[in-house]
Amino acid sequence: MNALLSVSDKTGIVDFAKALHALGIKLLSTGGTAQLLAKEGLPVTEVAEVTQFPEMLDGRVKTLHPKVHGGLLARRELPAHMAALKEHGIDTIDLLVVNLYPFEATVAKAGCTLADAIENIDIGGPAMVRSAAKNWKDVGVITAADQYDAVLAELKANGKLSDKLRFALSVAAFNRIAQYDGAISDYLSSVTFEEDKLSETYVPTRTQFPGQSNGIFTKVQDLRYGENSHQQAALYRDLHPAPGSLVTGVQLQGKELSYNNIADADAAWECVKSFDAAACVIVKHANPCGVAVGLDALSAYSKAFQTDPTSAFGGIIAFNRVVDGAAAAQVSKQFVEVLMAPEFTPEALEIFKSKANVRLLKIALPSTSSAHGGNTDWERGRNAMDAKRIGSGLLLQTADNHELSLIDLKVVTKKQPTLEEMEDLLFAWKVAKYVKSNAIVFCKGGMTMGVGAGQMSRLDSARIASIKASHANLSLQGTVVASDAFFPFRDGLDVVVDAGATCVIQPGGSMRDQEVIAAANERGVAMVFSGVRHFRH
Ligand code: 93A
Repeated sequence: MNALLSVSDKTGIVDFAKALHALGIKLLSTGGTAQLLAKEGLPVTEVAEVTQFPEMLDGRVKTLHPKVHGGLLARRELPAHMAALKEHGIDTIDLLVVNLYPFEATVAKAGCTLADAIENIDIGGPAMVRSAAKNWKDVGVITAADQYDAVLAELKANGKLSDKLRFALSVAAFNRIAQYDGAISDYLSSVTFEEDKLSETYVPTRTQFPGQSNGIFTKVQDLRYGENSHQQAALYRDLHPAPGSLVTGVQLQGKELSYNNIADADAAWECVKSFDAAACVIVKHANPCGVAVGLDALSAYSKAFQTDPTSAFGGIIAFNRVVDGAAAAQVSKQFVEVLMAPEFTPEALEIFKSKANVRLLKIALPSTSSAHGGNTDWERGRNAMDAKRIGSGLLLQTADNHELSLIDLKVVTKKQPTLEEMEDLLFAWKVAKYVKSNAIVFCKGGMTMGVGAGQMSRLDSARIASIKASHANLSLQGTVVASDAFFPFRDGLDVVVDAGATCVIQPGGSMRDQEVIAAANERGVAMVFSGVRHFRH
């Protein structure tokens, strides 16, 4: 049996090659890989020796040769194929181990030159992978280091690979090639072509929206069904997910996550991540139905739950702090679908053991401080892009990662908000960003007091928020209120003030701002313009 090894990422390759050698498999290899294996004392034949052609053109041509591709593509059961190999002095290659030039990592680096990107487009590697994967009945093809163990296990047990494993490896190989080509196409079609700047050191300008929009995703798993039981569904994740995003989490216990669980969990997690203080977010049907900050997980949860205990039933709950025994004991009194936190104490895990259906997800927060650390959105755990499928089309936009700070706020009324109200305004504004439009969010003391979501009329959202508060026996007197978009008329303002709000935050920018400001002055409430809108449809 002959194996050809040609890898850029050399992690684990020496041990793997040693194991192949111990099984009596002959090793062929390309320049850098061959050197490493020879240094470790392994007998290895260079591909150049087999092809009788030196690696040339700075390595651009190493393995592109009939002696390699003939050995990979020949169908062993066809006498004519085997006769052709014999006639041309070609040996079969039965196992191919390739990982490709690191194109994705290269173009992800700031300041990557066009020349460097182009040089990292692997040609010979994918060609070999395709040959081997096409001929899966006779050739095993390894394209990632995490496949080494499964291959060795079968080789050790049976001296050969099973059809099942070779087929699975072939599928994985074509997936890898599709991803790789997607990354190349994405990168190149994002480049703004500037004819006069094509030197070796040229760092191209890139658009946010490449021509092909091949988001590079890898499949995580099939889901039992989609939003409804007659819909099929699967979960994919970015090839390089942002640190601290939901898809980087691990499930510690509970039933398999459903499509709706994942969608809601994401809404809760993205919202809770945006707070620096200990926070708890309870989500139902993609909308927060209770959000609060507190001293710790327990106090944040207790406040968040109060907002709307009815809706919280069967909720999806996210924390940005460790869940300890006290918080777990309190949470486990309600029916929970999914619970997320960066950490659970052993006591908390013990408590949830008796609630085997609760899906517990442990997700690390971005390593820098969630709300203000890191340099890029990605480092801060935020997705750069937002996508929405429409009939036979796709809408893409940069994600709504805008963050408001105190200096952005403009008080437009005679009455000034107090410091306490200012804090609540910022809190309410943060929550409103995660509520479906039209969003009206009443808050006080770092907790939501009434959330009106997803109505076609802003007035109705305001009314619903107020009704929900009364159902929860909460008084809206002296609350602050956030509106995700401006009030087009004074009537919206009147509804929230009638409900009890004494302080309002809204983007401003309506033709009738003056009418709304005059109404606020007339009613004796403070109003602040954020200057930015947070529609979320
Ligand atoms: O430059 S290439 O596109 N031309 C080739 O013929 C070729 N053959 C293998 N790149 C080629 N490779 C790649 O070289 C492999 O995919 C692998 O990533 C890398 C291993 O090179 P080395 O063994 O010299 O470190």
